[in-house]
Amino acid sequence: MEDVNLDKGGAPHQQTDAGEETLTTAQGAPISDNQNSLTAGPRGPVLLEDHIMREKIFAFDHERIPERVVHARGYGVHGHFELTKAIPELSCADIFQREGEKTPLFTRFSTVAGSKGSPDVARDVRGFAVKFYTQEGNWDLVGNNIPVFFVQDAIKFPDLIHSVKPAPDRAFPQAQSAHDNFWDFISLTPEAVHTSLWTMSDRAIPRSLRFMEGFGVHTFRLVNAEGTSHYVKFLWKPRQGLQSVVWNEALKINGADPDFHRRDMWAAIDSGDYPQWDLGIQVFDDDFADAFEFDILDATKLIPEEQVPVQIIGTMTLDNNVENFFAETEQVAFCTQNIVRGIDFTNDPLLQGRNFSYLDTQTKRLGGPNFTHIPINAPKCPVRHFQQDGHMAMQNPKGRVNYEPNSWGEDGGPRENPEIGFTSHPNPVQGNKQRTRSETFADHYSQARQFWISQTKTEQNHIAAAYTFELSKCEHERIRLRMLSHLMNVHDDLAGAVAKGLGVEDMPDAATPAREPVTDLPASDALSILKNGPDSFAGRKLALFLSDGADADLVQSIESAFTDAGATVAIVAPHIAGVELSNGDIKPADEKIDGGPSVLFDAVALVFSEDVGEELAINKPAQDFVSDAYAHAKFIAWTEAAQPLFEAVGIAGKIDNGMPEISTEGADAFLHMCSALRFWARLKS
Ligand code: HDE
Repeated sequence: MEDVNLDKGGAPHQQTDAGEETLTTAQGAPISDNQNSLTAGPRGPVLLEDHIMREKIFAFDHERIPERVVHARGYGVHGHFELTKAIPELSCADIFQREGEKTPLFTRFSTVAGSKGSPDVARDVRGFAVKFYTQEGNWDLVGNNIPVFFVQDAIKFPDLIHSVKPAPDRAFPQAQSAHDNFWDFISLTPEAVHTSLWTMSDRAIPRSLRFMEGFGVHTFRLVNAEGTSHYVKFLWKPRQGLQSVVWNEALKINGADPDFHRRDMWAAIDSGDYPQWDLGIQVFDDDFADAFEFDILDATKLIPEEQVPVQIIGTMTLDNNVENFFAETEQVAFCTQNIVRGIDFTNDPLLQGRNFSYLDTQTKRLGGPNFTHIPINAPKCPVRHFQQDGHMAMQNPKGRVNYEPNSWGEDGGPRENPEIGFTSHPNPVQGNKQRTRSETFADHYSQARQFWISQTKTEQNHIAAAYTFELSKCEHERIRLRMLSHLMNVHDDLAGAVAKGLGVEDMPDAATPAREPVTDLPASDALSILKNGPDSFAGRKLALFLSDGADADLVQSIESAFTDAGATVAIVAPHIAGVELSNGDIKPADEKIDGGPSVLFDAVALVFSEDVGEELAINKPAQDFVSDAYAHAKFIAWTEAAQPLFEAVGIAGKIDNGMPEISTEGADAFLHMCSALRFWARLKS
């Protein structure tokens, strides 16, 4: 123990590395003793007079604010947007005018259903919300990593969310859709079938927040200086390529590292490997909208990239971790209503409902209307208005004038400006008041089928397995069968595989479609993850599992091949102190074998010395490491001494082309092989 302080006669405490600055109360008064409450005598009661203790405990008691009702678990990072293609002909938004100009932004990724402390790799939609601090005000693009949504009308949102959240009587299951309430709701809401295919696909279990797309989902408008409007969909394309994990892996990651995604993002940025996304727009006009098979206001539908190509107009770079999670990630308040001149809403009923919800929820969550004064929410351009007072008001107007119009001339404060001010696009609106859903929203199966036929066989297998898993968690057969009755309208192969997985022998009648599918749509490659993977191993992580006596040259050659290619290498060893290599060097470990299971890595290499092979073969974490890497179709490089371990887990006779024996010369070839990320052919056998 260093520097133990017993001089107060109270409990000992340790001061290490004492700084120069004096601790104070929230009022700024210096504190002499932060270890002991004020008592009457050494063993007497604590005095109510102890304002220092009371202030500290009071602040602590009030640390929590309500978590977000959805998207509670999130991770935010700072970055910037660089415009690479100006689009003044489409939009007069200031952010889209000058090529090369950078706009600061803050992006928060999230899961939807789980609470703040839930695991990162839950099967779920991921939120992808970006706040651009433009010179003409904040623009919030509050999107998801899936381009479509479960419901068409905001009035259905509370029901959807109630159904997926833990049941109100028993308070479980947490962060899961695999239960009766969710599938009861989905199977009674046919418009949700399309999005359910997406959430049953590997899109809902991304390998990293860095390896997923983002979508604005709704159709918005771009409006130029002349007032001409075009429709637009916004999309984010990761330069890192797409990648997901497999379900069995996700279950294990959640146990091994519940912070898998946030840790990955933090580590990438901390090491200078800044993730980037290109911002794409799909632009179309009324003629396209009229001719399109579906309603462009229906958020359960997407517009295939083959029909309206994506134009890239800029790049987002995330390059700065937050300094304080609460101040930034927790207090950031996204609002879909935060748009800027040059961008406008459409009549999408989901979007219109969101425009109410977000402002309302921030007011509740952050305690009042002045959340725009919190630095993470404050615009970085001039803010001038006559709004005032309220809880925590930090920017009240100066002087005597707090109204407009006024006749105080130059002292009269800011004035409205029709030249540069926001004006709504004047699209005409007419109609009877009614509660109805347009007929044009009624085809619920065509795009679900299109999604299915666009997937590779491996991805189709994962989707069918995910439905089977989730529905097998439903206790009630009627719910399982009702869901199956919808899948029969999507594709026979899907319905057949799920029925087989559930052990259903008598198929139900197919659900009656609200409207016959309009068309048999062609496959769209953009909808598949595996067809849009990376072409290198950059940004991915190799586990180098070493034993004492591991060949130092081989270790060195693998490490440098992978790190030179922009990948990360983690040393896994029987002890955290590391291993002694063949040349006598000590190689410290990043993970002890049972703390670094193979599910945390993209590929693995086993470099053992001859005399430890048998010893590792009976080590249970080492067995799990190898058998999981094999089962999850990972590339596995190995040295001869790994054979006893392969035998112990029953794969010695199954060495395949994704499992090269490795020597010093083979490191580059192994790296090259790993750029395919997984050896899917293994799972077909
Ligand atoms: Fe949200 N959503 N949402 N949502 N949403 C919220 O706002 C809501 C929807 C999305 O990182 C809440 O600040 C309604 C679609 C993201 O802070 C709340 C409807 C999309 C985030 C809310 C939707 C989203 C939220 C909860 C149906 C993708 C996290 C806390 C009409 C396009 C933002 C909060 C962050 C958060 C309401 C549907 C994305 C309650 C009513 C569709 C990324 O206001």
